[in-house]
Amino acid sequence: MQNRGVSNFVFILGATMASVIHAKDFEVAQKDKKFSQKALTVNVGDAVNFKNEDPFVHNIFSLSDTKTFDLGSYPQGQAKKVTFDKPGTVEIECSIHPDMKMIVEVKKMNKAIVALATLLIGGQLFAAEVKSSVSDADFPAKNSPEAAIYRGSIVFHYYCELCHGVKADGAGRAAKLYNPKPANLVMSDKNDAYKELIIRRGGKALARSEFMPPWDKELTNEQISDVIAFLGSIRSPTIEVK
Ligand code: HEC
Ligand SMILES: [Cu+2]
Repeated sequence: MQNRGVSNFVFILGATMASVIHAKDFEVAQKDKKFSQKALTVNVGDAVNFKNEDPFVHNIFSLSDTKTFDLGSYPQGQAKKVTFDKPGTVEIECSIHPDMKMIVEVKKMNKAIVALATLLIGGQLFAAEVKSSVSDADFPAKNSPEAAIYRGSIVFHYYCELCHGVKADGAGRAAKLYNPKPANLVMSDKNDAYKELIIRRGGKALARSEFMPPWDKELTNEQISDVIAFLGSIRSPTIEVK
């Protein structure tokens, strides 16, 4: 009797250890500017391969305490792996496409709870999205400088604020991930031609931070000139442009 108790215990321990050791790899694709899953539940020790299937770059990152990471920009066909080593909720985003979001729930072990949590989480998260309502009267004539600045401010707040901050001073939500820090664009002494170059090609092409993404494929020519007009409008008057 006693022997059987011990061997049962050993069996359970062995099975538990086997499942701990046997970490799984999941794949999440980035396609059509979406994650292939909105929510995914994994166990501690499991890894997720983030695979870019779009013909342009994505930059997957997370600011969650459970797993803070940044995979940088990479092109179609490439994948990068993240191992989840702590239990908790990880909100995953793309620094180039602000609408791309997903959740990874990292569970300690219990498979039944995992299944239930997946059901509960699916689709519910990130439901709230703030959209300001603007009427036609708020728009100045389309080809005026004011209109370009206004449109540029929308581009900025949608795409650039994450790193450069609401005030464009470099203190965005994701700034803590980066060294060098996102530039303070109010104090930038770069001329418009340089700004256009770094915005189109990204930091890496100019031997600056690889975490300043290339926006060439993401923004239209108009959006790029609009955002440059916006940056010109908020530049500190104390700055001498080089
Ligand atoms: C994922 C983070 C991130 C996002 C999003 C981002 N940037 Fe940047 N940006 C950076 C970093 C980091 C640097 C600093 C590079 C360095 O110093 O090497 C930078 C530098 C710049 C510079 C150079 C400024 C100077 O004075 O040298 C400009 C201009 C710029 N970004 C514009 C933009 C615009 C416009 C957008 C939105 C379309 C944008 N950035 C979005 C991270 C980001
Ligand atoms: Cu993306």
